[in-house]
Amino acid sequence: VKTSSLQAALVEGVLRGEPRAIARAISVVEDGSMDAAPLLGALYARTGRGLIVGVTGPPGAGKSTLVDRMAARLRKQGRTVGIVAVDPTSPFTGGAILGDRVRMQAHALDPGVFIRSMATRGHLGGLAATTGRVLTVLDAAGKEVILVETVGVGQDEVEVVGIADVSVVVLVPGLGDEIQALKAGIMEIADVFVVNKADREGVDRVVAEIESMLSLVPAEGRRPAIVTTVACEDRGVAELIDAIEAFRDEAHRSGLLVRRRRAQAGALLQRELESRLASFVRARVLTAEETEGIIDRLVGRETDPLTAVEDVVGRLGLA
Ligand SMILES: Nc1nc2c(ncn2[C@@H]2O[C@H](COP(=O)(O)OP(=O)(O)O)[C@@H](O)[C@H]2O)c(=O)[nH]1
Ligand SMILES: [Mg+2]
Repeated sequence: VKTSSLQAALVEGVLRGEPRAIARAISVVEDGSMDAAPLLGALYARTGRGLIVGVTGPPGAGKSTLVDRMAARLRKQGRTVGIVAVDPTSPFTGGAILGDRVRMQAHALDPGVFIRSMATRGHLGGLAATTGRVLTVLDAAGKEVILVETVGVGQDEVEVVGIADVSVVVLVPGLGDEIQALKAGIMEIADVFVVNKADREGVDRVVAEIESMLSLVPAEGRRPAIVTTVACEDRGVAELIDAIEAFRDEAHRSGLLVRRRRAQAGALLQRELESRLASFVRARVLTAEETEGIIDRLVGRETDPLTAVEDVVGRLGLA
């Protein structure tokens, strides 16, 4: 794909880590316009250096506070940081993003930190695809650690886990049954557990519950660490960063990191391929009326989904 001179300047700005260029590039890749492909094409080769850390857990667990404290510590160590906060609330109605913005303002004047909030709704091609593109920009911009905050309640954040090198699951005392509900999805994806709000009653119980659940799940190599924190008082944050790095180092040694990134690249290819083929079919093969007609016939039980898809594929002349 050809890159215009305007885009070449944008690419240069991103590679130099200029905040304005990064912001502009993220807008381009997020809105999915024609300019996105050449831009991502130019940036992709420069990625793979940053450590991508997913931070997930229920709303109110203290994820944003933790991310903010981790960013502050990483900056003190001289490392550059990217923050992507994926929030399920709309930026127009939700208070959460605004709250995060205010909290994150401590970093606002620091060019070594780039913060981006994303709403989960209204993204073409799915949240994970869009988040992946934003991560490409931040990684190419040289951010050494990229923290991705997602709310662990639905499908989206599990998808997002598919783009992180290390997944941190944040729990708090007093979750009760919620911890059971979380077990199925989130328990298996955690590389590091955080029990935040350790200033509250019941920390030991949560830790014990996590330990007993972990004893049931067959671990691939290393057992996830469990770190207790009081994010709002900056306690346990250094230990959390240590645990993340210990996991990263071990995953690097064992080959898990390479396998994980390879699996993620495969999933990304698959997703982009499906999305591209689907939009090709919509644009060139199947009109909206024809689609409605097929749906009518499905509803009337005159055809079935697999036969309908085979017909469409047949029209592509590929089958
Ligand atoms: N008591 C206590 N409150 C905390 C702690 N960490 C964060 N909070 C508070 O919990 C609330 C939710 O935090 P936030 O970071 O927005 O949670 P998120 O929804 O997971 O991002 C805020 O009022 C924080 O100040 C902690 O360790 N202890
Ligand atoms: Mg938050």
